[in-house]
Amino acid sequence: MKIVYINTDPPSPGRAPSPGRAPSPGRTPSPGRASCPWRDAISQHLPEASFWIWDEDDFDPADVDYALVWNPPPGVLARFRHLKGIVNLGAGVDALLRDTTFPGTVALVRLVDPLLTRGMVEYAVHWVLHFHRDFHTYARHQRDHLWNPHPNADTAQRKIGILGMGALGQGVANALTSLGFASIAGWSRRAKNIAGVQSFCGDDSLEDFLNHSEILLCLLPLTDTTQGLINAQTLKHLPAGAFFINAGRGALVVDADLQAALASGHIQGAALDVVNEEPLSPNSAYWDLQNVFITPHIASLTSPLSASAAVATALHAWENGAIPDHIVDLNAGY
Ligand code: NDP
Ligand code: OXD
Repeated sequence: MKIVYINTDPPSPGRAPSPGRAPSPGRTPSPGRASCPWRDAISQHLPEASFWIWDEDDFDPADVDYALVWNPPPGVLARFRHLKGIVNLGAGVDALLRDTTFPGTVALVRLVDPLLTRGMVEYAVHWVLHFHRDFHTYARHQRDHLWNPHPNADTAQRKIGILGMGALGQGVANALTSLGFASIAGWSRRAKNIAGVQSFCGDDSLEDFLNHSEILLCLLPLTDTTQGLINAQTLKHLPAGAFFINAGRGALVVDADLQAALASGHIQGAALDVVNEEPLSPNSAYWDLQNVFITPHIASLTSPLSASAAVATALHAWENGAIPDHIVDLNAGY
């Protein structure tokens, strides 16, 4: 089995690009083959596999069976003429599918991994509790030297809406249920049967779902149909003083509309892990809005050590003539 690894993300512990990925015009093998977390992790599961790092190792693209990718440069995947499968090393495939040369006849698997889910659960629970328990208000009070206690909201009564009830949305819903949140709604394309969660599905139910959502958490993928979904029209259906948490993708949001809703107080506060333009421009209005909390797309990060198990499972399935789990529906875009 011959694997190519392509990762163009800037170095970050989670996304783990190959260290020392200096440009190598002649594609000579890197001296001493610097250690690469993905190569090390994959070799634990697939010791027999050849593992080549794009732009670093010397290999013939025609020999490659499988590509493990995160944001590969546009056009690169089309060069591997005998690919049997592609694994995206993250959950979101939007960037990959924007490449007009993406080989649409090759099956694509997206990452579903317990640690990726756990990271998102931690991020979501943090911000839900932050807004639910008014910590945003107490932070402001501290700046104003104000000692001003007020009653805590009732967890069982708090209305939470989760846009996107996939691997991550379901993980978050289960965690919130176990904390005692008893009024959770989830929105997805197809109906779900999840204990403690009211299922809303399809566009016709969106308004009712939003009416319910005092804290709205977005865990949708970015597709042609979800782009710009959070806009003036949809925001107005949220209860006055609602909170918005976005860990899906920035382009799900029309920034001017969200900023207007934040300025008017219709949206009381927002936590944004993803934004339309990443990194967020130093001139963005978001930085200075007192009721907005920005994090740099770190809600959950892929861990090679953990995720390599899911990658190996997919490759084993292909090798055995089976269809791996979590195949991307290229028409739906996720
Ligand atoms: P899944 O594919 O498992 O789930 C996607 C969910 O969105 C499904 O419930 C799906 O509905 C629903 N959905 C998709 N399109 C629509 C639509 N048009 N209308 C209603 N519902 C829709 O994805 P994951 O849960 O694994 O990941 C979700 C997203 O989270 C990723 O695509 C990525 O963008 C983002 N992400 C962000 C990270 C971060 O660090 N900020 C880290 C990891 C992921 P159905 O169930 O009916 O198919
Ligand atoms: C992902 C992400 O999609 O990191 O996995 O955003």
